[in-house]
Amino acid sequence: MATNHQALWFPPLEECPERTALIDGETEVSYREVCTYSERLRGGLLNGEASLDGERVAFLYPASIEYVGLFIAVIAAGGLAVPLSVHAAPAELHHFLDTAGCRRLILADELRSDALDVVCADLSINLLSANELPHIAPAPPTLADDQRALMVFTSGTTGKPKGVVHTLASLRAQITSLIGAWGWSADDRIPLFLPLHHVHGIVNVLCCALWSGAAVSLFRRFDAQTIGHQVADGQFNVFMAVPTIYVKLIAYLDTLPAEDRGAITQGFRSMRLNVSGSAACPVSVFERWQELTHQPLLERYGMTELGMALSNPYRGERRPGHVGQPLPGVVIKRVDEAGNDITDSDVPGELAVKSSTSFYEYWERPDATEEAFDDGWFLTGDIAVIDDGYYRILGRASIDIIKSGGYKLSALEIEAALLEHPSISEVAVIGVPDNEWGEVVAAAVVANRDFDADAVSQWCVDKLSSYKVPRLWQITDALPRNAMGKVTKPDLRSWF
Ligand code: MLC
Ligand code: AMP
Repeated sequence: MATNHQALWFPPLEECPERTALIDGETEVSYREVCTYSERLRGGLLNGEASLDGERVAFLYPASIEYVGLFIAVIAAGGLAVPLSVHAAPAELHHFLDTAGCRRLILADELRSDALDVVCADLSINLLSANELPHIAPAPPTLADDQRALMVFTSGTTGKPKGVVHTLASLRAQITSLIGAWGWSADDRIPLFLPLHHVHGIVNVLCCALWSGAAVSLFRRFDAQTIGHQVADGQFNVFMAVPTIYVKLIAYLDTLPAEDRGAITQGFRSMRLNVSGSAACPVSVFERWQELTHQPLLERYGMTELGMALSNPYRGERRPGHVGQPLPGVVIKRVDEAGNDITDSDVPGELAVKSSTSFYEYWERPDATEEAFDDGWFLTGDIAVIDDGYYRILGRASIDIIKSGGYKLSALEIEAALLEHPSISEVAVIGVPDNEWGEVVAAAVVANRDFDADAVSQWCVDKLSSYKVPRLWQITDALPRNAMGKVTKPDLRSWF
């Protein structure tokens, strides 16, 4: 289906032009301004052509009007938006840009570096800022439901991160499903401090808010004091974060004198919704948050490939330690290791999902895409039971997937990077439970006597995002292995 109606993409750009869309420090930007700016960028990207025809356009901006403008413009121009992590190491950016086959990277001046120049020279990629795009009026957009619209990278159990591709239809399904389920409206005001290279920040916060005509306050990073101050001022009525952020907020509140703490907790108390997701929210965090703010956190479960799949109810009982029920349009079953359906709710099974929100493909990885599905069911790798109608996630099928602060990390990717260090001959990486981060990255290494954990961590800067670098190290003469020679990673847990 093709249409030239711009409203197919972001309806409020035209429907509520005078409302505030973005707040960036002292600057307020209306929907009309976002519309005008993204149209200007669309014209610049197209440069006289009718469509980008699926060109992968990478951009590297912190949360800003430029990021929002580019996100809307690339897709409206018929391109595939590839938002990159502002925390990524040069080697990771090389992998993302190379995998996506980008020809241009549009980036903030402050994120330019010599290392990035080298990466882009190697891949023959043009580097330019949004302001450098030419000023050319674009032809009316032609958007198709099956257009590949967004690529975000995700770590898996094999190899380097894969590009997860969503179409316009799967993106729209994610947005409209959450707007309905969580009661979004034009009266909403939400802070956005989550990274903008993952669906939590991009879809759940930014897209849902802008699609509803709501106001989004942009922050370069999460800072409890700054956010707390604005919450106390009554600036927001919706709040979405990963569990680590609620842990950090609780710790921050505990440091404050009663009066300041009371102002912030009152700010949260008067909101209509606080959501937690991307990792398991410990029951103790749910309970402490409720004690402090009277807000029962709405915990939901999602995945880059699926958007949101399970959610506690907006109206109704929100059960701590549980992720609720399938969202509208999502069908879920649980399967055993042989792929047989499990019907007994107490028996743990892997979640398998069919949903209109589901991704289209792993970019240029038909093998991995096919393997991810069984007869049309996407296999999540997450194990769950159902308690009295509420799903409860028990953990993951693979020990090689680590969740730290809401980031999904691949132990194998970290091991491969560490093995390049001359002092390390063998390595095994696992996630170790942690109250603040959910899990922290831990590495057991067989190393020569030159090994120095601090020096290796520093050496990782060019290769891994800092949140992937091991926080815990164990040096050993030999890793535990089974008869086949495979490292028995569960045995490592007791080492840390
Ligand atoms: C930061 N650090 C981390 C980390 N984040 N370490 C381990 N795990 C993490 N996740 C480290 C930094 O490397 C740095 O180390 C130190 O902590 C302080 O960095 P910071 O940037 O100041 O930290 P902070 O701002 O406090 O970051 C914490 C955080 C961040 C929770 C705000 O991790 C974050 O934004 N997480 C959200 C991830 C997310 O959006 N996931 C959604 C995926 S989509 P040093 O050594 O340099 O000082 C998905 C689907 C779904 O999962 O269901 O939503
Ligand atoms: P990502 O690939 O970064 O999108 O991460 C998706 C993974 O995050 C899921 O497969 C789960 O393992 C985990 N996850 C997301 N939300 C929750 C939750 N509420 N509880 C437990 N795990 C979660």
